[in-house]
Amino acid sequence: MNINKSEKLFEEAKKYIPGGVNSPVRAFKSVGGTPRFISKGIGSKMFDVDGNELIDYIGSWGPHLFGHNPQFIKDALIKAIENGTSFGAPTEIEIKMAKLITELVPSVEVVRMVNSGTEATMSAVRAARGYTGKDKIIKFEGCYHGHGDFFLIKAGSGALTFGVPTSPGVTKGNAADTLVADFNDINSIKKLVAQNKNEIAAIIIEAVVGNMGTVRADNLFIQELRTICDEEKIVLIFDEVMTGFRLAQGGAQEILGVKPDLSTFGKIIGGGLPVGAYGGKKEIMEMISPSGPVYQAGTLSGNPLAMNAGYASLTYIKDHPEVYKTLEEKSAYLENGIKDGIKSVGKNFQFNRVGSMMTFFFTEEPVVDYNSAVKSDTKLYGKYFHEMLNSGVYLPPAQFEAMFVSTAHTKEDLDKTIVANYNALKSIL
Ligand code: HOZ
Repeated sequence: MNINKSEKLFEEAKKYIPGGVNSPVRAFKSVGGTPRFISKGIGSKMFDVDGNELIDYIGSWGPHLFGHNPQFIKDALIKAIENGTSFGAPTEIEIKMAKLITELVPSVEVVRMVNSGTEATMSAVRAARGYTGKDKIIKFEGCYHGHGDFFLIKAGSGALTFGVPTSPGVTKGNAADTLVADFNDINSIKKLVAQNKNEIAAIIIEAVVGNMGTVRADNLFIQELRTICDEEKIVLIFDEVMTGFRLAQGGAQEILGVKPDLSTFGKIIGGGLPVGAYGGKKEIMEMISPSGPVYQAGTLSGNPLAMNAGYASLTYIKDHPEVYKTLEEKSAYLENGIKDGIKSVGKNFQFNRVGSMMTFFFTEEPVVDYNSAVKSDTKLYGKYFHEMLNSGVYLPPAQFEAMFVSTAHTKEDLDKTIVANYNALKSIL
């Protein structure tokens, strides 16, 4: 595969941008090699600057539920841009968007738009602290909630990939207020809650994790977590930045049957544009300025381009609930094909899937939490990644991420991926 132009651009980029990229994982550091510079995306495919065609399973890390650049989102954007790009003043589309989110996610009574998932999680925690008057939060080892200071403690995603789950630059004070529990282990929560009686403002969780690879919370664990939060007056926050509107109209909370107090969103609600949101119980959200004293603001929040693209996306989801059946069928087909390939090479590698989110782990033990996820052989993942890439299949360039199937993936794409998987495994083992 010719990648001359990507190589040249990467060298150039490294002169002006830290590591040559604006977000670490895309630099390919953990898998080695040169990141592909992308020139365009259409449906299930991305095309790099050297003209290579790639079946894309990142989909901009989740938002492209319908593949790249679907006509109905393009139309919404073209229409919106005719009227201007940003006003810093209220617009009607923001009300329509907020109303639609509250319709699709029953636990969300009131919602505030922001510009990224990181902003959403930081603001949700501030709301919880303001509401409860308490300072400490609990997060789970290997869960990633963006790069806010108090989340970069034993974090997943790029932080885990690059071996800095607890980042330099995070103050001791911030670190002291973040307690870390073990995912899917209710006893670790009980212990922390008992040791910090009446001090915990919030527990934040990716109920279906994407950022240590795909890992699902047990039903009983998540129900018990809800009960503890009720008993101890702790705000339960579901980080649905990846899972919101991807796993179901109502996200992970719908499939797990548990209502959080607050939820955070991103990705899909912007239809591929930079956007985030946090919302939930009215009495908590009414703490936010200017209704209440908890300050949070943003010039580009509720930006008309992001709102129109997001509204088109969510309206499509509302009008076409069969989207999730299609995603499930395509994803199950891919899962079966990949698992057959694993069996054919005499291995029992784990392939975790929840709906259209999935991860291949190079370990033969079930992956249910951080400790089992990090047993995956990341060197082998790197080799696998490159074999797949050379066959024209673009997977996450890091082990501790999820891959995503879209409605645009065709049977031909999936079959090509299944064949590439078998050939890759044969070649690296
Ligand atoms: N770590 C991000 C996904 N979990 C990657 C974001 C990006 O590189 O765009």
